[in-house]
Amino acid sequence: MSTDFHQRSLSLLSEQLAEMGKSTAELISQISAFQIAVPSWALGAGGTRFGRFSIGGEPRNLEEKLEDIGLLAKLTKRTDAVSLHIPWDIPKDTQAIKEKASSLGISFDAMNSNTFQDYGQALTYKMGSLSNADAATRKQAVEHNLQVIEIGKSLGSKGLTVWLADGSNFPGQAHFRKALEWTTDSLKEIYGGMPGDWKLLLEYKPYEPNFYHTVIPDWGTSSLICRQLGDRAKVLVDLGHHLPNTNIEQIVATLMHQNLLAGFHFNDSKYGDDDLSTGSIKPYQLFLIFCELIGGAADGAQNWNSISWMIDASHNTKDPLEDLIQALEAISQAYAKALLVDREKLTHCQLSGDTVGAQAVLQEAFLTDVRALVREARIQSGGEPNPLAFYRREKIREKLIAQRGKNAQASGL
Ligand code: LRH
Ligand code: MN
Ligand code: MN
Repeated sequence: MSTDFHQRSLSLLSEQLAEMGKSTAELISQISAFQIAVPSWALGAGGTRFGRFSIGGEPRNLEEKLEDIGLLAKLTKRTDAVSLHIPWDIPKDTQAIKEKASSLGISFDAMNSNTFQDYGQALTYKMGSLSNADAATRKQAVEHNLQVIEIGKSLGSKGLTVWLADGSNFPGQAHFRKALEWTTDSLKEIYGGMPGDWKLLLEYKPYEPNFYHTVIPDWGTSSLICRQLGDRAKVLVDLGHHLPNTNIEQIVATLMHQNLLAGFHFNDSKYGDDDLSTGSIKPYQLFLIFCELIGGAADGAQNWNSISWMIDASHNTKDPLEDLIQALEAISQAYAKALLVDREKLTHCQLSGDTVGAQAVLQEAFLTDVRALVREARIQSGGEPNPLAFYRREKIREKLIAQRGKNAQASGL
């Protein structure tokens, strides 16, 4: 797209926005300020448990992962942080990693612990970790989380994300109440080990890898536990962690109402925890979620800056860097559209029982083509007008393959 065409699209859109009572400059500064973290596990070829197909030139270590995120940051100007999974991406030299990240303008978002697989630790997590019936295994899992906090402290992170695979596959296998109680007690110890300016993000998921019962299957259970831990424990919403057709925007509103929303793992889903690219399946739902986020923050339910944002997707047929470019764009677009909602008019419709009017207000915003606005925000921040076109034109994957090798596989997983 030519610069001239972009300028004409932008000026037409600005006219439209002015009609809607919105300032283009203000929107640009809001869109530019919105930064989303990238997880260290998203830079290699993704996959399913049935197959994984290398794309070549994958980052072979944490340094190279940071370089990939630095590149994404440079092109898109929409990401300025990495979220590390331990032990997948344990820094060998913390100071060197910290310096490398800082030279790329990357900071450390929430740390992720891992007690859902065995990686050479003394006791197995086969029958659970924080909920395990064996006290020594629970202790080992707690200690792992405390170690992750220590690593995070040395990197400047301010949060710990806990996702537990704990649960059972068959009726009778686990004692529901005891499993919940052991989990809560273990989490209390972990919470107690966090510095005072850290938050604990407690993720839920209805099923997988356990298919009969999961100890923290939903936002309600996660909330109950967080309430017992303290103010700095909040619920993490991973968009794929819901049964089909769940009203996620309502969950977001409810959590914000209770000042209990820790943050997001962005992805999209057709069936379950599909980890598809954000906005690729249900862009309207993503927009509605942002409407609740913006509304909740505007009403003072929960401070916008207290919420963490991260992409958590993985796909086995896409170049992960291209995928992340698409996801960052989709998130920015959904956010920009939600900023266009005439909240006053919407409130009026809600109070006067005007169902048709309320739908029209939302669709007026959703159907506005904001691409020129998002592009302009990126250009003004010093990014590429079209990051995906740039990535392909500059043959970046080819260069990475030449540099790192055709068979280079991402470290970690
Ligand atoms: C679990 C999950 C969690 C993990 C990540 C790799 O399904 O969403 O956030 O840490 O995947
Ligand atoms: Mn997740
Ligand atoms: Mn998941």
